[in-house]
Amino acid sequence: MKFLDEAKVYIRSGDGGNGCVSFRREKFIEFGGPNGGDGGRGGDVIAEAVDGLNTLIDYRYQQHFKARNGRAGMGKDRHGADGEDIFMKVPVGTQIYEEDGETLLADLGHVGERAVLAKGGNGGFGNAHFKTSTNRAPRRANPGQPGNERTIRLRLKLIADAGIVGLPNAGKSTLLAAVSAAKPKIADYPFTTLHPQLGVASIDGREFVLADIPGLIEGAHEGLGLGDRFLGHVERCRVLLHLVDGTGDHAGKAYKTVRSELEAYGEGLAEKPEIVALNKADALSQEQIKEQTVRLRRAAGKAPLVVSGATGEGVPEVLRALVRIIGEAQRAERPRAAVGWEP
Ligand SMILES: Nc1nc2c(ncn2[C@@H]2O[C@H](COP(=O)(O)OP(=O)(O)OP(=O)(O)O)[C@@H](O)[C@H]2O)c(=O)[nH]1
Ligand SMILES: [Mg+2]
Repeated sequence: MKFLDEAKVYIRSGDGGNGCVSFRREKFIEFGGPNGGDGGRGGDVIAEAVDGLNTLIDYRYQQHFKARNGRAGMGKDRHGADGEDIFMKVPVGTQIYEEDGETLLADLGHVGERAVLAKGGNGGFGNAHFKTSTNRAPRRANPGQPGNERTIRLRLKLIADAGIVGLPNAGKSTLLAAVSAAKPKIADYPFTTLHPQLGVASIDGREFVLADIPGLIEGAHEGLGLGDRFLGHVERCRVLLHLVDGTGDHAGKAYKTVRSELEAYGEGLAEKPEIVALNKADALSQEQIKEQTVRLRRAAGKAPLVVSGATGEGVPEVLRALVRIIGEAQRAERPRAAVGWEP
C-alpha cells in the first residue's frame, strides 16, 4: 500500500432547503391558513478516525467532498428532508488544519473520534411558521442558508508507542521485521525505507506499536537525505529507540549526528525518553563491542544495550526496556485524566 501523510481537500457542506409558501385549499374550508413546510438542513462534512487505515492515500484520488443539500419544504406542512452528511474516513492520528496549514481544526486521536468540518446550512422556515394572530396569511418563507465551503489540509502523524531512529543502514527495519509481523524492505544501502512503517511487538504478554522511519543524516533538518519530514511520525511516541550501527566507524559520532537532528527538529523529540542500543553485535568481535560501547556511553551519557536485529541477540532486553518506559508514561498520564474535582 502506498503511503501518503499529507493531503489537501476541498469540502462543501449541503445547502439548506427553501421554506415553502402554500395555503390550505379545500372545498368548504375558507381561510384554510398557511401550510408551507420548512426546508431540510444541509448535510455536514464530518471527519472520522477509523481503524485499519494508516495512510491518507485515498485522498490523492478523491479530493472533493460534498454533503447533500436539504430538500425544499412543500405544501400541506411537509418539511423537506435533511441532506445526508458525508463522512471522510481518516486514519487515527490525523490532524486537520485550515488551508494555511497552521491553524489546527481537529486532532483525531482515537478510533471513532469525529469532527464536523463544515456545518450544513439551515433550512428556511415555510410560511406556516410565520403565522401570527395579526398576520394569518403570511406570504413569506425563508430561503435555505447556503452550505460552507473550505479547503483543508490533512496531516497524518502515526500513533506508535515507540519510534526507531538512527542513521541509514543502522538496521532499523531489520529490527522491526524481527519483532513484529511487519515486512519492511531491508537492504544494505542507505534510504531503503522511504516512508514510515508500523509493527506490533510483544514481550511478556504486553503489546505495543513500534514505528520504523527513514534514516536521518547530518543536515536532515535542512532537507538532506529524505530530510526530517518523517520525524512527525515519532512526535507522539512515548519513547525512542536509538539504534547505532556497531560496524560503523565511530558509534559515538553516529549517535551525536542523529541527536543533533532530533534537536534541530524540535517538537520535544530531544526530550523524549530514549533507549540507546548498539546494533549488529553479531558482526563484531568482543573487542569491537567494548570499544564502540565505550564511545557510545561517552556520547550518550549512559551505557547502551547491545543487540543484533539479525540474530535476535539482546532483542528481548530492548523490548522490555521499551515496555517499561511506555508503561511508566501511561501510568503518569492516567491519573491526570481520572482525577475529578469533587465539591
Ligand atoms: N550483521 C548484521 N547486519 C544487519 C543487522 N541488522 C541489519 N543488518 C544489515 O544492515 C543493512 C541495513 O539494514 P536495514 O534494516 O535496511 O537498515 P535501516 O536502518 O532500516 O536502513 P534505512 O531504511 O536505509 O534507513 C542490511 O543489509 C541488513 O541486512 C544485524 O543485526 N547484523
Ligand atoms: Mg529501513
